[in-house]
Amino acid sequence: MTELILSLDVLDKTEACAIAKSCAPYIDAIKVGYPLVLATGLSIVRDLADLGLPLIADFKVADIPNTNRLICEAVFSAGFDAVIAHGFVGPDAARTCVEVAHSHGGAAYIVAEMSHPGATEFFHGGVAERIAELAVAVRADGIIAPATRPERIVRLREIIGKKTIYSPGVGAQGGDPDAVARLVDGIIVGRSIYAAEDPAAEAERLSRIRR
Ligand code: O7M
Repeated sequence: MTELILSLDVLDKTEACAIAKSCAPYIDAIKVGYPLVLATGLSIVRDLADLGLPLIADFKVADIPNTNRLICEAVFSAGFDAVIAHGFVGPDAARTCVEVAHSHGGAAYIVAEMSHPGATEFFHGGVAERIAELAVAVRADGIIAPATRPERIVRLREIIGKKTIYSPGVGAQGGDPDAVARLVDGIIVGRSIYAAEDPAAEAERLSRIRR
């Protein structure tokens, strides 16, 4: 069953909690990133934790090993269940995120290739493949791969095997959930759900097209 992960990129705490609560029956996890945390503070993690869903920290951690360690320790101390980190920083820095995650019983996912048009500038030409190899080498739990390019998901799957692939870019960015859902372990969906007139209805609709 492909998971449905709500990307909760709204800026108001009350709105965030209301959307998360209404969608909770149809989603498998909530991804929280800079927009929501910078707007509302880290206490939003405790508010959302009441729903009982895994909380994924999308801070795309991308620093030297020591700073990555400090960031990831703060992430798990705040109550997150997983962290997303960049892989282009190299194996030592990425491995630190994985080690901290695992020491807390959590998970770490490495961004292998991004979904926006400009991502092809640097991620193509073999870089995404090398980052996927790195994700395997550092024992990450999985990778992030673009729903906007299903053929790239197929290619990256060849490298990472059964590791998890979470895929953003469905809906607002043009990715087709039907085409992507069968290729990945989870689709990450933001605006199509939280900006819908009825977020819960949209989450329910998306939960039904999952393989
Ligand atoms: O569905 P959207 O386009 O409103 O939101 C997509 C979310 O996924 C949003 O939070 C993005 O920051 C994130 N995302 C991408 O859209 N593309 C990527 O390549 C990577 C991510 C992401 O989640 O990285 C972990």
